[in-house]
Amino acid sequence: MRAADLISRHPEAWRGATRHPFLDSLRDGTLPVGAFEAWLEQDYLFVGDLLAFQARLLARAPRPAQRVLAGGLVGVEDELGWFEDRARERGLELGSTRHPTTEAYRDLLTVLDEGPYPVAITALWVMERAYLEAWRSAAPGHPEYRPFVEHWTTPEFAGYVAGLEEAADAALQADGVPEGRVEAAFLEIASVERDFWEMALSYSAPRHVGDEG
Ligand code: HMH
Repeated sequence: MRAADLISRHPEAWRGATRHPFLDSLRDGTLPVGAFEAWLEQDYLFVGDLLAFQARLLARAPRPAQRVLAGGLVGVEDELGWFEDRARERGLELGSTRHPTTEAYRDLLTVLDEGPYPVAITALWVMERAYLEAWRSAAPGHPEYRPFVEHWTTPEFAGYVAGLEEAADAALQADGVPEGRVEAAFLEIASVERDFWEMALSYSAPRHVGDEG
């Protein structure tokens, strides 16, 4: 199997992960600020969890996949700093309390971490490809949110996602790949990606510098 087959086999799950009213309202500017900031706060925590997952994945990757994973790891650390800068601009206090959805995503990363490499590398590609498509659906984005849309729609990010796909395809070509587990991981990620947008819309605004209490 090839990684891209997962998307064509599960169009509805994929659509749920990559199209959402959150993204539509980010494009037209009707998104409540609190929803955006809730997403920002929780995605920062997710990216921290992703950094740990990716570091472990790099440690067990075959030689040809090391470059794309090592580059991605540096990119993810850089992204944490980028989130910190964006939060500072908005006077937003980045906390450490995970919403249950962010917690569920972290649990999924732990399970992937303990499972076979081909499943984990394909899962990483699914996560990044989902973000690429989701943010493309919000392009060009309302001016207020444009830097975020641009962040995940650059040719560099698309190139990174293509590199991960190559690494996933190489891993999926090996004998004895547990295809049922690859498929299950795809569906779980698609589902938690959708939950993540959903969470942002229903979660109340995080704290700002100078808030009372
Ligand atoms: C929820 N999925 C989520 N956040 C992200 N930053 C990515 C994927 C891509 O790294």
